[in-house]
Amino acid sequence: MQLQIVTLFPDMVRTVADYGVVGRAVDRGIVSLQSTNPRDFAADVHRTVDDRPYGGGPGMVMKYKPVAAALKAARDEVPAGSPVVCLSPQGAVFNQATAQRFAALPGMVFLAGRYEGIDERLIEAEVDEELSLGDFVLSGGEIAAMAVIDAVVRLLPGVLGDEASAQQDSFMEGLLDHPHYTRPEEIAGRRVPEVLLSGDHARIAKWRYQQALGRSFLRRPDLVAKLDLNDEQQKLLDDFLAE
Ligand code: 9D3
Repeated sequence: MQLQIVTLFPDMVRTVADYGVVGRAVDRGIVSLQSTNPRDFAADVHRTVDDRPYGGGPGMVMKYKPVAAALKAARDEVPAGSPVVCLSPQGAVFNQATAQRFAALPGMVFLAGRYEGIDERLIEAEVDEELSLGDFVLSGGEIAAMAVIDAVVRLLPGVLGDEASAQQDSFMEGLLDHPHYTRPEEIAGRRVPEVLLSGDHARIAKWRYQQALGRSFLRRPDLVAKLDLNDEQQKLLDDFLAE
């Protein structure tokens, strides 16, 4: 998968390829990651990429021309059929279903805005999809682009080990994770739940599912509302809540 990021801060987005799962995917040649800077396409001596907003108001707006030129250059580097995705507070909220849809593509171009935003005409003309990470204020689209890239790249075949990939389509889907513990068995007066030391794998699996269900109900009732619990699952949840 070939990824291009159009950004005024290429050094910032490059760090996504320096660590962990995405870094390994790049090293293995499963994904390529490059950035294109609109400033390199600004025509004037000052290399201007922003200007004052028509209609007045605070802040600056990214200019059409340098962004369009950078986008064109970025598009030329990715396969045909690679969409242009703009990260912006006005976008639909990114989720795992969107990550899965993107993971099937041959490439993508991410457009990260700065300042108050990008001239709307550029978005109308060149952007296929606008995405947000949710209702909080970032300083620009770069961190959002990096988050989307991380979520997509880990879904690509060969990026995660077999065990981790199998976990992705387990029955726990749609729920928060169960709690995790490692050695020692007791620390700061707190013990690992007895069931996890029992060696009874069926009991452990049931307990973990119950924990996932119970925690999801308490912390993210919206997730549990989407599920159609059978009688056994409802009983596990009721028992969790009764404790
Ligand atoms: C303080 C500026 N705001 C005035 C009401 C508007 C605003 C402009 C630009 C707010 C944020 C940004 C920059 N944000 C992004 O580019 C962004 C973002 C975000 O802020 N939150 C969640 N997801 C995303 S994706 C891109």
